[in-house]
Amino acid sequence: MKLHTHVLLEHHPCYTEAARDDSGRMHLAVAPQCNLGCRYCERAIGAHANLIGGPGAAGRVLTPAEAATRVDGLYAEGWLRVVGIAGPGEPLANSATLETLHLVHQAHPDLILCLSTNGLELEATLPELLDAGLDSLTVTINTTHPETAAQLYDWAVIEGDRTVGPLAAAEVLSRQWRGLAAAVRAGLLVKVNSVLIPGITDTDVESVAQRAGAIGAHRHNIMPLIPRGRMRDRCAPTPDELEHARNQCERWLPQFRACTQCRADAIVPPLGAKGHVPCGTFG
Ligand code: CLF
Repeated sequence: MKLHTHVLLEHHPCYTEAARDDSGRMHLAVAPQCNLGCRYCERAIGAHANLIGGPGAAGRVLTPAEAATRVDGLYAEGWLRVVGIAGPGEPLANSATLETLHLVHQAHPDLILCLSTNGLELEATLPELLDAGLDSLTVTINTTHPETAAQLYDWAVIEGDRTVGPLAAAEVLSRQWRGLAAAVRAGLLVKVNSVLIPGITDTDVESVAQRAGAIGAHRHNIMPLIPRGRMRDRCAPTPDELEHARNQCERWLPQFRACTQCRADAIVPPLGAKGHVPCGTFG
């Protein structure tokens, strides 16, 4: 780790809304494989990604060397502050993730390195992530209850074995919370993402905020369901429902309210930048 947590917090555009004026970010789509069957997710790689958009979408998977070269190019423009790996699959189910972090950290140790994970392999991988220079971490945790988790996850690959059913869901949940606690103990800047799904997680997100706040997470980002995948027929929460959930959870953990649910290859210059490339993606 390179910077103190309060400095990271101040400059990271996914933790502090005002930081979006000065801090640009990019995602490196180096991680296509996944180890968790989330019913609300739909991966899209290639031309199809433009139709789906959002998390899980990327025009192309990059090799670590290609990704590092693209960081070099944007770094030279002077606005890049955060480099994240967020898919299009699960970053910690792909060896390219660690390799890419190492390459970027060696070339640009001043950049904030970020990662978004489902948490399944977080506890086991944490020493290597710290060694690779990781600064900030998001864990997607939607519930504290195994019964709810059983409605969200169809399968999980745990220690090399593909498992299904309620026992798999309970193990997923246990690993996510253990991983979160380990990341906080390690001194990383840590955020929890929760997907707000009316009728499934809407009654659970406050318990997520309460538990994550007690553990020491720094932010909570409640994201509205994008109806897709096996949840394509469900309704997204209304803006009022989203606001209500965020207000409930704010009692326990500061809320981040400016998430754009960006793609795995997103490029987002700072809002205040003049003359830079517009918000876009790598094809
Ligand atoms: Fe990327 Fe995520 Fe890091 Fe941000 S995104 S890995 S914390 S650098 Fe940000 Fe995008 Fe929302 Fe994520 S707007 S989906 S919260």
